[in-house]
Amino acid sequence: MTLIMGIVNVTPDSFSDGGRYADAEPAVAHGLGLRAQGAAILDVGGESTRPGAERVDPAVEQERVLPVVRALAAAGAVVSIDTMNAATALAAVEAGARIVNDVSGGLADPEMLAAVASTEADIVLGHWRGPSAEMYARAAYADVVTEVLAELGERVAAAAAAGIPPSRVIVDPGIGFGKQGEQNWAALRGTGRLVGLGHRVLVGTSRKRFLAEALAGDAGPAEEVDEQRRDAATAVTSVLAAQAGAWGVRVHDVAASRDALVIASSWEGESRWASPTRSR
Ligand code: PMM
Repeated sequence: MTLIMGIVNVTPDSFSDGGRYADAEPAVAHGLGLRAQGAAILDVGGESTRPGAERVDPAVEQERVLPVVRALAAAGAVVSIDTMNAATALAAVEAGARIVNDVSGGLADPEMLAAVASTEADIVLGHWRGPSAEMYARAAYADVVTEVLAELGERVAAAAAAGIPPSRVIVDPGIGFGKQGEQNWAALRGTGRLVGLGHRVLVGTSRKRFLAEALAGDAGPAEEVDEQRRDAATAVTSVLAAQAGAWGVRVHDVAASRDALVIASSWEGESRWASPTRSR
């Protein structure tokens, strides 16, 4: 039963740096809408981790995300906090988040694993090879899947050493992080092997550039592939991730992935994949 994690980006309006209810309100409403569409988890983030994005001060990040985390958790949602900062992770768990989603796998902030260990939260460990500025320079692999598995294994071991048992760990191949074009497809083809490590696996392809590159082909620049086509492509990857045994998919367009998962499980003849209400 593959879960859908809906993406809730908290970006302040241009007149404010966040922290006011007026800034939180649209994000909360968006999150509740995603939950109604079938998201089992809402992933709240206040710092873009996209290639080239600038780092945000943790205090500013917290002003943005904490009111949203608090409101969504109070409404009964399972909330994850998308952050690379230990202080933000701790504050978000205090505000009701049950999962810490760290795309850097605990590498960006040396305090992260110990911080999460001090809570009861689960942690997503993403495969990562350094911050935005460096990650493409490090996107060199002899064998993508073998290296991603080995490096994630090291992060799981580091988490265990910090006091986080494997039962609280979710691993993520980090699509788009330190991987380009075909390397992302190779990593996705390895989803079954990643699942074989025995941890829950989360896959995040939503709207990413490599999807647009595949759709554009030789016909034109990936930038011209619009959101609607990227969302349709994402829904296909949700089904393929489910078939490979993924525990969850992280998406912007929850309804499209929910529908795709429902149809795929109907084809299978059992309600194996789509599970809008369960978090585990
Ligand atoms: N990708 C982004 C942000 N957070 N978290 C996880 N666990 N996995 C991902 O692949 C992932 C993530 C970047 O994408 P966005 O800026 O479109 O949210």
